[in-house]
Amino acid sequence: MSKSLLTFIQQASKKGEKLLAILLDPDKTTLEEISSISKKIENLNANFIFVGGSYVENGITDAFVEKLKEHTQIPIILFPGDYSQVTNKADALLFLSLISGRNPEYLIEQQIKAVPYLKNSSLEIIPTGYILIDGGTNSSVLKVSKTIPIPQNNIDLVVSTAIAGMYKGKQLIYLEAGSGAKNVVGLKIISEVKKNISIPIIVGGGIRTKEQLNNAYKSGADLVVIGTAFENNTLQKL
Ligand code: 1GP
Repeated sequence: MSKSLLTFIQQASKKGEKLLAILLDPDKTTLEEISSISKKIENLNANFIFVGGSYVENGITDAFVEKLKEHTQIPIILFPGDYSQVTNKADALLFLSLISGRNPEYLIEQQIKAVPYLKNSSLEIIPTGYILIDGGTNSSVLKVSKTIPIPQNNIDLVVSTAIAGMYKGKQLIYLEAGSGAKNVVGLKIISEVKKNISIPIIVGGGIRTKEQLNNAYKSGADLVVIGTAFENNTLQKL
């Protein structure tokens, strides 16, 4: 894929084409599993592989991405829990700001810490507004970020946060219910955010079935991320 991944996502969004990313956590997948996992991801026709996690051991992301690259051509986008997960071996990086939270560590500190890794890298850096919504579980991102998720019924706050993110120059908005969420991001939230912003929307957290996936797409998600259900082999045929 020679054009930028962001351009690819923007163009798909304009055309109404729906995208899928499978999330792999280097802490939960061994290097030996990567060959078979890559085949599984290709069988799902996923557009991207996201790599990242909340508690990834320092330094292992680099080898993980290198191994993935030996087995698949699917573009790899880093979805890092912290700056130590940045590796030049991936294709792109979601440069996340946790804009639903009020913890400076995840609004700007981690981003500054990432700069030495990014300055001379060829990674495509994609400014992304990350919005944590209550998924009914005490998710890892919630624990690590020490931020309060936006309640599912406060749609106005989610929408205003997404619009503010867009005004701040984010190129993508990620609506996150948290990995392994009991409740996925509400469909009304997705559709209201969609109505109010002109940048593509990523949705993830707790999606396990084809029906949930299609509902997210129909409500306005441009790209859906699935991690836990893929990892646990509980993903119903997509
Ligand atoms: C988590 O949105 C992703 O950051 C995916 O969530 O693991 O629940 O699929 P799941």
